[in-house]
Amino acid sequence: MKADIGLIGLAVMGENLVMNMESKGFTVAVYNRTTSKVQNFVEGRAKGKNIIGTYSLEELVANLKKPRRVMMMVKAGAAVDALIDTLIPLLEEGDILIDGGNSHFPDTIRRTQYVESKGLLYVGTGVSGGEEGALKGPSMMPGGSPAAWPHVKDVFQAICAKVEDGSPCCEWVGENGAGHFVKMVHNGIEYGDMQLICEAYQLMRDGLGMTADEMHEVFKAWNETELDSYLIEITRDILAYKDTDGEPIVNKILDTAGQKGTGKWTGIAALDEGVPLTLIGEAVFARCLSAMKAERVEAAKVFPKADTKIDCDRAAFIEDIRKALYASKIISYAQGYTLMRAAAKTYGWNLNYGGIALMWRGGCIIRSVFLGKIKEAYDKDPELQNLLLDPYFGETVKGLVPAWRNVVAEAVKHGIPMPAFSSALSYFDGYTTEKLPQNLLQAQRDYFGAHTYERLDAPRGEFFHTNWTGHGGSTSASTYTA
Ligand code: NBP
Repeated sequence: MKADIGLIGLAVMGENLVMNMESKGFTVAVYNRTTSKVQNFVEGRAKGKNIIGTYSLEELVANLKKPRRVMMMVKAGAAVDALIDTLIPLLEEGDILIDGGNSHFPDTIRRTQYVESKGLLYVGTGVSGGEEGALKGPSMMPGGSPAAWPHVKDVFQAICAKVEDGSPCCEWVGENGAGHFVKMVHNGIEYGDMQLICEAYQLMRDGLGMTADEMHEVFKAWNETELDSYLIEITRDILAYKDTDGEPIVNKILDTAGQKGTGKWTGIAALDEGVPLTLIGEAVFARCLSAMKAERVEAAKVFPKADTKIDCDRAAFIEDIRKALYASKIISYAQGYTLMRAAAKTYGWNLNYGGIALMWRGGCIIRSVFLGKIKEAYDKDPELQNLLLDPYFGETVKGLVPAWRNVVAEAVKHGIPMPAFSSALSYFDGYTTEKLPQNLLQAQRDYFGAHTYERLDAPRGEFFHTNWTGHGGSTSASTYTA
């Protein structure tokens, strides 16, 4: 019997995806570079299942129905390029190569073109949800060769997560690198959501002197509100988890964060597009700052904190923190969606923003009830420029602003760092300010570099230069925006 699909890379994601596919009725042929893992798998978890172990790429390919579907679930980067080059001569026209790893979207743009030039079809798909998602239903964000979608849709929509009404958390995202781009933004938003929760935690821990058990109760209650989400849920459970000595284990974990680069890529993409993705940027930098532990320990001695305890009505302040978290989260998604809109224009992708919210609604790390509201906003107005301009989110944020300002102000007064809460508020204040101070900045640029400026009393696109010092010439620099 030939297999419906082949999968390369039996690490945590690959193995679980194979089990998921098999459980949905697909026969899967598997291969792993270290072939002992194939043997372990077919003799272990895969025993008695419709899973065919193969020990070379040739054998894998020979075991597949046509058109062949080969999914790579290996470490992103050079390994994917090497596999593509080895596989191309083994495949034939119309076969489909799928990369389900966390590849950087420019690589997927390049690979789609390359693989298509060899007569094959290519899919670069984001897969989110970690080990459990891979097994029980991940969120999947496929892009690549549009002609490949009808060939992979059945498998992808069978194995992906579903929302309450049964809609699959997987739809075609767009051409070439669109799927991996959307997955990258998902990961950036994940960085932002996690940082926001950490800031709420620090406010409660340092500002209100709360114990892990007390905070567990707060997150439990928050999970019954608009904040209902996977990340709030696991935070609730983490805070209750005790070490062998009965102490909350979270109190014993070193406060230096790791990262694997997808947040950084999102920040770089935002800089490339000229989109203010401030919250995710701060979330990435907060991890970098946390990693400077030894320096922070020294600096804390030089600059001892005055009292970080916030004098307030505790219950009321906790509610303010919840509102500040919700408001900041809306900003983070507003920024993330703005980035996707800008990239869609740059790369010629026709992104379905409501569909993206639906893909993230289940299965993935940022899954939440809130994403349902985002879907509604984009279904109502697919061209919505900014989430803040949607009537529901606009009204919601208006109601949250006083609490948000109070929380950020108290944190600033007490020396509790709130990079995501406060940068979100600054973005909101900037975005809603008609007149920013960049008139002065343009004057400065024109003063030292003859960069020219536009005037309030002249049509847009007309540029002026002033001879500020009286001894400069009248030649101006050419006007362009990099
Ligand atoms: P890893 O990212 O740890 O990759 C290990 C797999 O890659 C092994 O099967 C390994 O084979 C294979 N591999 C490597 Br390394 N170099 C190779 C090469 N040159 N040729 C062929 N195979 C090679 O595994 P993972 O955590 O399961 O993740 C797989 C992909 O999914 C990655 O891109 C990851 O970023 C992405 N992802 C991971 C998660 C997660 O929660 N872990 C979530 C979402 C997406 P070997 O056994 O011979 O070393």
